Amino acid sequence: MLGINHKALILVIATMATISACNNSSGTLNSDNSSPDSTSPGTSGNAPVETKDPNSTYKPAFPGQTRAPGVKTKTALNITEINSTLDHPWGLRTLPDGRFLVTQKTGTMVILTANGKQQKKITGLPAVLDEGQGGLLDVNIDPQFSSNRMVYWDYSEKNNEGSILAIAKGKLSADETKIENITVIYRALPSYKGTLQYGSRILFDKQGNLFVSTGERAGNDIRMKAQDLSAAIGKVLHLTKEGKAVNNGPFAKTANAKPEIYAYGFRNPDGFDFNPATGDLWEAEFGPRGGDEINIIRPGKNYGWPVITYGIEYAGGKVGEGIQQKAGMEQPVYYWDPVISPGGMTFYTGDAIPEWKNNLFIGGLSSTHIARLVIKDNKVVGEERLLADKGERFRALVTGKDGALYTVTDGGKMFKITKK
Ligand SMILES: [Ca+2]
Repeated sequence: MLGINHKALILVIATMATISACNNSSGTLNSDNSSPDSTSPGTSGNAPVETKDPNSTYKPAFPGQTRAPGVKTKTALNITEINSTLDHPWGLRTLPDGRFLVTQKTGTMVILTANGKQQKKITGLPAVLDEGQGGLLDVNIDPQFSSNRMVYWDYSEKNNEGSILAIAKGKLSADETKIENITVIYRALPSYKGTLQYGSRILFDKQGNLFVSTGERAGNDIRMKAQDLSAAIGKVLHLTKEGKAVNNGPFAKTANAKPEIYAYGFRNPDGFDFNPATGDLWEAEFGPRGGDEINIIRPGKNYGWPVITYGIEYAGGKVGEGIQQKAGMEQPVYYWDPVISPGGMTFYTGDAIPEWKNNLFIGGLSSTHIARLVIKDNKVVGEERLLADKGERFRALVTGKDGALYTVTDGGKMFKITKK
């Protein structure tokens, strides 16, 4: 589940010599990227954590857009594996009492104690298509969960045209083993035959509406839909709890546009959180080879995929016209080349590790580490790799009620990271 088309992977192997030759002839991306960037705000002067050659000769649009100076956490950390029996966990949220609600890709949810031990298993959810990158994906709880016990989740749903990303809601039963009165509130049209790049994450805004990120479904014959305002894929959607468009959206008056679209031009967005320092909505997505990126989501904006990107095709060769900037299209705050394959992300909001306050933590899947990013004035000014010795694919992260950072991995593990 690297965000890579399997067929493309085979092509990558077949064309490895070509790509390698390309890299050798082009050398490193440019000198700004292979050495500390002295023009970045708050630069530490340390070398970037990434030392591998990039896949392309593309140049960043501004200093510090990639390969920020390396930083290191000064606080002594205690990293504990608190669960090892989860079944492909995907979504991870805290409950108001400090326990955790976790989705498992195969189609169930579990409730874990605050210590990470499985306490309840929730079954009987609508069938999911657990193939490729599909399955039971993200979950979130209603802002009024304590009184209404409502849970929202999304998943890949099989249908006659292939499959579709569906969003459902229901009430957690009193015994916490099932969801009652389940309603599918939204389906992100169109359906597609593939089982890759559904996205997706669910957040609630301060008004109690949902922001949902959707993937563009990966095929060369579908990905242009990320630019199509009549399609709900490759988008950030803004929905009511009933799955309707929030009123007065940026495209509410645009002919043939879906009024629930809030922003567009995304590839496979699996990182999604509000920046607690600014209230801005931030997103991270799987790019092509060398094009993973982070964006700040503004209403009505176009984030460029597949027209602009810092990556190349996984099979080799440029994406589209091979351009990285275009008028009317937003630049990413940050990008990675080579990719890390960003899973979930969270801004750290705890008090246990003060130097981490409002830092952004992103789970790396293919990179098998957690990226810690220090943000200043909406720019990345420092990057650190954490838990790189675990060999795990980090799928989701959350700040616990106790102020520790928690993460779950594709291998079924949960780690607690806190001050020693
Ligand atoms: Ca982009």
